[in-house]
Amino acid sequence: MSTDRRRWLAGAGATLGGLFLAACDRLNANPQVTKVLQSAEGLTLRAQRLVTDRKALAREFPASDISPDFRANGTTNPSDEAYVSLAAGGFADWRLVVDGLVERPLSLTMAQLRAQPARSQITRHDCVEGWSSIGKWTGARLGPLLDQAGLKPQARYIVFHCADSLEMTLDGTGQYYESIDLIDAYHPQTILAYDMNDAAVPVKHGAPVRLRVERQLGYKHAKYVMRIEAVDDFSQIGRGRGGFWEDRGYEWYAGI
Ligand SMILES: Nc1nc2c(c(=O)[nH]1)N[C@H]1C(S)=C(S)[C@@H](COP(=O)(O)O)O[C@H]1N2
Ligand SMILES: [Mo]
Repeated sequence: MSTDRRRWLAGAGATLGGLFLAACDRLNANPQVTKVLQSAEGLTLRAQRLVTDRKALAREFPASDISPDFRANGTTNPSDEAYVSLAAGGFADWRLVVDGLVERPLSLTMAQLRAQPARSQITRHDCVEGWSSIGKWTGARLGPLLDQAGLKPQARYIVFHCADSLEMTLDGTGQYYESIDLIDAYHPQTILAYDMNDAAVPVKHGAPVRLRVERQLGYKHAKYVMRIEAVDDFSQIGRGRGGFWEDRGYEWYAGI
């Protein structure tokens, strides 16, 4: 394995959160395993396992498991002026902006987004509040879209700016936003969903486009996505923790 790749894996491992520590702790109970993991080779093995795990697919379900009444949560009908007028026009004037640390900023119409490489998946949405619903989602894969815009080498996170203000604040920090790293951005099940259960995503579930990032909890799945920004750091966005709920104490990495 090349030094660069080793360094990348070690770096990737270092940025991953508590999810894997539990598994590592279990392995650490075995003295033989501990010895290997403490060695230089062990560092690579450990980092390799973390990355491999992050790339695994979330479970998918048969159509017969689709929830007849998928719950809606958080904002269910944005009252923000710009959104209200877009909705009144059937989202004909909506554009998906992709900018920030990219070579070629994009502004896509819904027709252009629907022409992008797509994926459908039937998955279970788990909200921290303790409920789950199963739905079918169809949308443009985020990875190929980012490749089209051309990420600059400094890009480390993808930020999703939403149309809704969930909390009214004077400084604008009540606007919903989310962020993910590049491992999740390029995960095959990470899509910008425009269809839910084979029909356009309804307003209560994030029309016209919402993020599906299936390896993480519900609050990471940004609804009402207006703009996707590639950044090297998110400390200047919102209150600096990487998301609306993260700014209010939730974990940034919400793996399931
Ligand atoms: N823009 C925006 N996205 C959001 C929210 C929100 O309030 N606004 N709520 C989050 C939470 S906590 C959950 S559980 C899911 C709910 O998605 P649903 O309404 O489609 O069930 O959206 C997430 N994304
Ligand atoms: Mo949630």
